[in-house]
Amino acid sequence: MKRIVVLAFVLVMLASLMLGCSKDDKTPTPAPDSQGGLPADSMAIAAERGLTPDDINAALMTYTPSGTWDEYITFMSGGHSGNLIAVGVPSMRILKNIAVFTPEAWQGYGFGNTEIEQMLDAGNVDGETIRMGDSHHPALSETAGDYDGQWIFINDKNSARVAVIDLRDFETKQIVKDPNIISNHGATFVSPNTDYIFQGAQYATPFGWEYAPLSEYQEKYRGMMTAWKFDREAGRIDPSKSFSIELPPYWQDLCDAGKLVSDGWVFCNSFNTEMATGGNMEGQPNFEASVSQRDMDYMHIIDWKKAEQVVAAGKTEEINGMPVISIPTAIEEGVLYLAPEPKSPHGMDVTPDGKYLVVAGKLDPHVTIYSFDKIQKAIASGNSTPDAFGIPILNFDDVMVAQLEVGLGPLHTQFDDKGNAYTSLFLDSMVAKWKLGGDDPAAYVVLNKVPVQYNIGHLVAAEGDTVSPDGKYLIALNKWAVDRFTPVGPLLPQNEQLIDISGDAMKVIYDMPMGVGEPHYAQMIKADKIHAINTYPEVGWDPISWQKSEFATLPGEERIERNGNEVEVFMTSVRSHLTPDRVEVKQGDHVIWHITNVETAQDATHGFQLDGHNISLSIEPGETANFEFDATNSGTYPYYCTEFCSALHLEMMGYFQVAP
Ligand code: RUQ
Ligand code: CUA
Repeated sequence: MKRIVVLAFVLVMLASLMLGCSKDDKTPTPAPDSQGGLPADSMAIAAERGLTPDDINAALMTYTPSGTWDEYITFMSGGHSGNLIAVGVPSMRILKNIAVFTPEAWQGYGFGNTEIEQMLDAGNVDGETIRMGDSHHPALSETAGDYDGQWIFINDKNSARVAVIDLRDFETKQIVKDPNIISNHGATFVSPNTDYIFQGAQYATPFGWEYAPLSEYQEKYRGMMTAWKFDREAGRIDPSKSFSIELPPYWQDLCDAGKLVSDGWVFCNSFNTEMATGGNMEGQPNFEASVSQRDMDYMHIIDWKKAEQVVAAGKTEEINGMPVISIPTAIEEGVLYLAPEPKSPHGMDVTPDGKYLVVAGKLDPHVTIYSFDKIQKAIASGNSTPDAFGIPILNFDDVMVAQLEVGLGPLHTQFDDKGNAYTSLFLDSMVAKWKLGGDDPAAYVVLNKVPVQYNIGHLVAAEGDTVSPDGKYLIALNKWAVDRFTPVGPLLPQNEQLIDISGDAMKVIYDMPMGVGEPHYAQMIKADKIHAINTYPEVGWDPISWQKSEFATLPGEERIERNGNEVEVFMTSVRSHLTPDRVEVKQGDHVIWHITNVETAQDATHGFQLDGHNISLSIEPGETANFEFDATNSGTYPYYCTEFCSALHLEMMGYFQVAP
């Protein structure tokens, strides 16, 4: 029996290797042994580890030898760790944990660096310092509906903020806070040329999250869609060219922007069209029951190109500095429509051709497919009934093409290059693969399913949100891992499972524990589309303004300047010393400190920490970093380089002394 198994290994491995050779030139072909077969010890290893032929195939498809690079990069949200995590595919190696909403000491993010503190402060709420976040949906910048590898955006559900990350250096450059909503969820989604980054609200509040009694929910509470204008030249959101559309106090959920034929439109789900306001201590049902009473909720259908014209024509109201199109104006100008959606929908995904919208209802075993063409015809026909706010509700049968039973708890859908769709099934812990059927309801069929472990939320396919998905890989972003990994206490990692979708049947080929933060959503881009720099363009670079810093200090220019009670330090770092290595001030002085890493070699980063001062910097090759503080306590505080940069790294230090 054992012999047969071993023989099967050999055949499978040989076949896999032969198939694997043609893949790409970075994949080396293993040297055969002297008999021309596989190294004999590989079978022994497989047998000893109890690997099945499927396991061996999976290993061959994912193992990425030392020094070889991944074909794709997946950007996963870090959930309530407030960051963004770059992961290589197929290796599933974490490449970088990018700090966004939350301080992160390794990257010197939020521990004194002046420019970064200012950026984080732009996300403060009414004077309250916010240094955490709940990042959900990353969106890569697009050109003509395809990822262009230049920027990535992500939302903070917790305080309705949006961040801009530059993919030249994988660093956060801007955080904006919506002035009128306090929680978002349908964000971030970009228009096909990244003119706008869309952000839908989640839990309705009065504008500016002011106080209003819950008994006045219907009159005073509102949802919102904000279109943040992205200025590509500047690489920044331009709040002065952004606008919002007032929405009813249904809880808007996920959104997606139209593409190709549906370019110019954005679509959002909603739940709690019941407008429940809680009260489980006052005799009312829990929210979970009261927000899911109705059979239908409403899709929000928004014509953002028309909204742009309405804003240009000045038909807005300025609320907390943001031009807002009111619901009555949105109705009058044909900016906003609703369409019924079955029971508490969650995912909203526009097909690659832009012609259909796939909506998945958490409490409905179907995905519902809407046709953009039918929506346009329904709008033109004028057949609708008004909701409580007078917004036209199109007839379900006029806009819906098909309903396909895919399984229990369908949430999100992704697409491949062969006209297939993949829907996550939270309750079933499965991914369902199904065929898109165009305008023919009978042509929509479920093809097959694969179990995943466990409770899948989102899923992401290679370039799966673009006009031309790649197929090949899909990642299941599972909320629970339960028994998948060696136990690490009650707080478990999530399980990111890589699935091979190149064939008819889907195969799970890798389990990756994500022990950093909960990936909600992710986007997967071909790695060669990203052109990351190795070192900053010039010594003395300011990564935020992307130009030479006025505080750039070159070797020989190091100095300490005193001006009354203000002491300014101009420091350089190079292997293996910091210059100056003595800084002495008087108690009560205000200290302004600049450090330029004058290195130009790849990876020659110097970190910097000052004992007893909550200061941590990462100064990458060519970068100038700044921080300032009041020297309130007298004492002797060593400062030192935190990156093990050379054999004499421990010597890369100095003394900061505060004389009483
Ligand atoms: S969520 S599991 Cu996108 Cu925030 Cu669906
Ligand atoms: Cu520089 Cu260690």
